Amino acid sequence: MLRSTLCSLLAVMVGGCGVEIGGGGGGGGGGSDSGIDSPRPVDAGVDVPVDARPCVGGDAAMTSADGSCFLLFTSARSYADATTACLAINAKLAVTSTADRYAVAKTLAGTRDVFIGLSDAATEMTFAWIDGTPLVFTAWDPAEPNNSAGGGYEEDCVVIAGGRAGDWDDRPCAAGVGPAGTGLYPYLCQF
Ligand SMILES: [Ca+2]
Ligand SMILES: [Ca+2]
Repeated sequence: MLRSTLCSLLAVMVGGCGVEIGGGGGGGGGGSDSGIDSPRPVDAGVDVPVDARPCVGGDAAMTSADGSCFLLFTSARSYADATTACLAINAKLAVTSTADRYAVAKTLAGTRDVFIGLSDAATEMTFAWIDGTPLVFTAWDPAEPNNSAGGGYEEDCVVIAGGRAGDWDDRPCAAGVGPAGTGLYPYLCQF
């Protein structure tokens, strides 16, 4: 009793005894709160479960039947840079591991060649999804993957080859690996 009385008195005087000193206003938030007012997806993802985020962003967006969100980014990047760019928005390079997901991704790609999260960089001709999902469903274009078919350069990263109305094709992962004009592609992120 006495203590609580003292605390009340102290709270009035110096804000002690568990009274929220900063509750009213002034101090602004700490570091983790500073993104609340920002509309950027990367900040929204901090406080919201990934699957609960609205499917918006990139240059176009579509949701697959299982609720996965696919974002198209039309700026051409290397596979490594595309991977980093997807991570920066709390997403991953797209894992089109089912027919449904692939149909959505292919629609988003349109006539572009776009990177997805599939590579055989670790073990040649053993393609692996970037998130460890087992590779079961595949949609290789006829004669692909071919690792450049004796072209003398490595093709270790996979695109949806919309540029030739095709399906999956292994391509160079970065500029300078293969012929001019290869290695940098638009890309799909997924969350
Ligand atoms: Ca390869
Ligand atoms: Ca190829």
